[in-house]
Amino acid sequence: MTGTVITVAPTGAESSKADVPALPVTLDELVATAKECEALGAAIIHVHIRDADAEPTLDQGRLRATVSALRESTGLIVQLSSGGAVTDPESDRLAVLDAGPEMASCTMGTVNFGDGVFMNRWEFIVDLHARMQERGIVPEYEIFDLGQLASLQRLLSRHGLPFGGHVHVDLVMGVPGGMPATAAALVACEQTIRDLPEGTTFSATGIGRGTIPVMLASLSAGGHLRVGMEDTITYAKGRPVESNMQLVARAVGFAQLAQRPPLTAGEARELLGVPA
Ligand code: KMH
Ligand code: ZN
Repeated sequence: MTGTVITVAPTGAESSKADVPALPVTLDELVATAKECEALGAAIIHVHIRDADAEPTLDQGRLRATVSALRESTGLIVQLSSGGAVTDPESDRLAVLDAGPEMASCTMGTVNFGDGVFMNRWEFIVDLHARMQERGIVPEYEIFDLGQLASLQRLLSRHGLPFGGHVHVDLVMGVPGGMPATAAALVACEQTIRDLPEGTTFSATGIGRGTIPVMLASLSAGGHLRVGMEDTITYAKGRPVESNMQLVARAVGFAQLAQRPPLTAGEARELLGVPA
């Protein structure tokens, strides 16, 4: 079994800076976080950005500046979120690809998302997938529920493999409205992933208190890990997360215990078919 690709998702679109002061929201904070997480063992950074008021934004200038700063300062694979916030229109989400990321997320279906709805119409998914194929951007297919893996199978059989030919999936478990953050749900996904093209890889993240059970289940089922303050802001009962580095360090420790040490960004590029 291979080592572990660790993705850090440091910011997200859901927590506010006022509620979570340790959240990286400026470009300087994001770059500093990225460098430290890479030194600890992260290979991919999943990026949501904020505006001058620390509110989520898909502003094109800021996205471009973020991609180039992260590429200049780190060797991490830069994966922009095309999911944005639940309020973002499809046109802005598609335009994320214009900022030139190496990877971008592609969510495989609509899901209730707490009190909101995370809309992902079939035609929108097909458009996102096709644009990434054309532009040489490697997708990470985000899966919030088991049926979305069936949608992915349908997408690939009708519209072809992604750029690079390798399929990589991220299981986002424990969103209120999506699948639970349990070992049983992860195993059900892992069994279904076997029907996808040979060599398909997956990572998993558990929201909130799901983070530890999902990390342990993913490592034992051959999966990779995503951690970060996008998904988890409580380290342990009564202890807020101090930084993204704290979460990456814990993931690295778990991966080492599982004898699946972290892969470098270069090794992750090779595994996932992301050009250097
Ligand atoms: N913020 C969520 C509505 C993604 O980044 O692609 C969507 C999300 C998924 O985080
Ligand atoms: Zn995200």
